[in-house]
Amino acid sequence: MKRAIFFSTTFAAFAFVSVALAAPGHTGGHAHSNVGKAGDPKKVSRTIEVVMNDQMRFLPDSVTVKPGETIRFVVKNVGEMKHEMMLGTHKELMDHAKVMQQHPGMEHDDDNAVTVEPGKTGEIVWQFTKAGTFKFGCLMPGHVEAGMIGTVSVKR
Ligand SMILES: [Cu+2]
Repeated sequence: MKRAIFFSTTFAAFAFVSVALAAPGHTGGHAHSNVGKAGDPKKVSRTIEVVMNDQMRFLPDSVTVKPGETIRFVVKNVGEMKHEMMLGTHKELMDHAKVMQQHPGMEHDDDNAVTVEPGKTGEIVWQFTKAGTFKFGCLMPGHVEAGMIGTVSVKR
């Protein structure tokens, strides 16, 4: 399938989780996740650069932030294939990776994710609202499985 399908992570999580588990309590609408919320670009605490490559790695693959910080991730794809960075809990990313396997042409248009063409740079501005250990992963089919995943530790 050639046509790119744009579709919201929130919707995907809702649709698939609710069908599978009838999980209550998912709030639709805004791009929020358990990880935090879309950040205000005018209130960025600091910028973190992340490189993505065709060895299926993020560099760095682990970052530490403080609760409440708004981070501008500048995400550079130095590879020759498309990569993406999506923030989420480990479960959110794994659930979403399954959806991506079924819809390989899918792209994300969400505040917690950016898809970056080869040689290009993208951005995510995100506010981490609570302490915890979260993940960022590339959900291009097969990439997360190949190890394209990193950790965000949110702690004081
Ligand atoms: Cu990738």
